[in-house]
Amino acid sequence: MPLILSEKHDTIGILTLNNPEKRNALNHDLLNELIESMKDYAEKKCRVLVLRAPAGSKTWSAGHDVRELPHPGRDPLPWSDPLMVIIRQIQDIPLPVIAMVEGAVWGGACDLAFSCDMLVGCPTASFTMTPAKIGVPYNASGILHFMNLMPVNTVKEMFFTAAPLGAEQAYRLGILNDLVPVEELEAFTLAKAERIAQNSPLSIAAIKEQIRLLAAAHPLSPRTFEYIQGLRRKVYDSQDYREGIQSFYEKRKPAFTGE
Ligand code: YXS
Repeated sequence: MPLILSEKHDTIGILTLNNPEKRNALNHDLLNELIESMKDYAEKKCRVLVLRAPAGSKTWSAGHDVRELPHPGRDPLPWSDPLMVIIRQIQDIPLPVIAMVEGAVWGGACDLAFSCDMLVGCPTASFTMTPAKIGVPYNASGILHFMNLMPVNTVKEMFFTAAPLGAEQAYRLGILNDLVPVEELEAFTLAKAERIAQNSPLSIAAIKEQIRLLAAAHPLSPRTFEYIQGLRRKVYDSQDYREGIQSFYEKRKPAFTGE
């Protein structure tokens, strides 16, 4: 059974996360299928892509597959991690990607959804950022995605509380471009995609790339970069990171000691 369903409505490509048994956890197999599915948008002459979960999903995606998080002492979100690869691919692909969100979005899946160019959600959509619950230091490029999408105090609240941000609040904050009833979600999203597809693909591609470059335009000196890496290493080398991962496996609350 494919982990990504790929279909086409005229010039709209639709990619469905299709591993409901594992709540669409972003394991390497699913992500590698998504990476491949996104590559042939050109041959398929797509103008817009939609990324979704199956209709009726309570969980859009459960986030990074915790079973695949590297063991302590190794960066949990390295450059080459397939989740980081797909996030960059969505940002680099020269056509709009719309996240159609039904159900709960967890951890790294928030970064995946927030890296899309627009988000359309329904009332069951929610966004929960879990690094602090698991002991993961996250990474600067991921944090910047959040800072470009919402007020910094909301970024801090999402990361520090690891509490769900509901659909209403996400819409009020502008994280969701649209909040529509679940029965209208697919038709509404496709109508938005079709409206985009009528416009100049070259113009849209150039504007998307300029926005990407401007949004990422935060000069960091090598000294600052090394300082950030040191901050993160202290966390993923910690006993707390081991405890966070172990507590996930044992389905219990973590007992963090700050060591
Ligand atoms: O035990 P089986 O084999 O039946 O599989 C279960 C779960 O183990 C599996 N599953 C996952 N496997 C790996 N990684 C995951 N993130 C993950 N989430 C779920 O899916 C099967 C069904 O799960 P179950 O029984 O719990 O389903 P449910 O409907 O009762 O609850 C759905 C959830 C999503 C509320 C629940 O599964 C859950 O809380 N999952 C963990 C969500 C989470 O904490 N995600 C963050 C992952 S860490 C991450 O994304 C980044 C590293 S970071 O933290 O930095 O953002």
